[in-house]
Amino acid sequence: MKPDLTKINIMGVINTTPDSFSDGGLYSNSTKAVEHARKLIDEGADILDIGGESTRPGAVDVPLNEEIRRTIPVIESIRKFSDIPISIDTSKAQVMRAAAEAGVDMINDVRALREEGALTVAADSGLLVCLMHMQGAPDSMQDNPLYDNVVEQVSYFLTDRINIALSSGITKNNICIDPGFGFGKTLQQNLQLLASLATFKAMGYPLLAGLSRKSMLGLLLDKPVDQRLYGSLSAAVISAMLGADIIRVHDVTETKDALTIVQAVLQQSP
Ligand code: 7PJ
Repeated sequence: MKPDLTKINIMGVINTTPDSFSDGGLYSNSTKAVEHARKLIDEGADILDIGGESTRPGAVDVPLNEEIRRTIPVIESIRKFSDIPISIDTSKAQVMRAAAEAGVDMINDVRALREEGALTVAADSGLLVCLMHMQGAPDSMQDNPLYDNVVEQVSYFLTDRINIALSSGITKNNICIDPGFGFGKTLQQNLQLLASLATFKAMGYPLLAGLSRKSMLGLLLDKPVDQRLYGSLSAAVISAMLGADIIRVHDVTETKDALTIVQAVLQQSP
């Protein structure tokens, strides 16, 4: 089932990576990941995002077979009891293809289909694709992020990737975009992007925002990852008010309340 982008969607994160920073690898095996999926569905998630590659700063590449082993059984298991929209968080064409066969509805690629074969698989799949901006690669992206003008450069990158996606046969209504909070950006650059979210929205594509528990919140609050809930909710509210259509979060119950209020207010907007 394609996500319903006429409303604000809560995308709940399911990590299958043993080194995921935000849950300490709690859900590293597939049984636990599937249990977590059930919980997020019960809590009211609109989309589940399943990833088998950690892209946290400093993370190293995961081999293809390992990424498939982590993600595909989880997708297959969820599909046995739910038709909730599922997104696969990957950059690898082979993982995208296997996930499409297992029944996902969306491809979420932090490398915006720049890896070999990814454009073709995404186009052939006919699935919704999220194109995200990242400067550098996860192992070194936070070392020294540099921009003359971060908003302009991220917009330029996304426009370029949109054009390449379109010319590869991905349809306009299957594209969504994401400035990529925390992916090769300083705190100030992340804040500039968040403050300028309406600029990205004006590009005319559905917008995804992922700020949940991220270190930019930790820096502002001086709090570790397990104490960033209220900061994450603030970031979700700001994103939604500025036009984000999909909010990627770890804490679904709490975000759902916050976004119910936002949605009610936005419906009154002139
Ligand atoms: C994002 C993501 C994000 C999209 C991650 C984390 C790191 N995909 N995957 N946007 N973040 N589209 O959850 O902190 O911001 S993994």
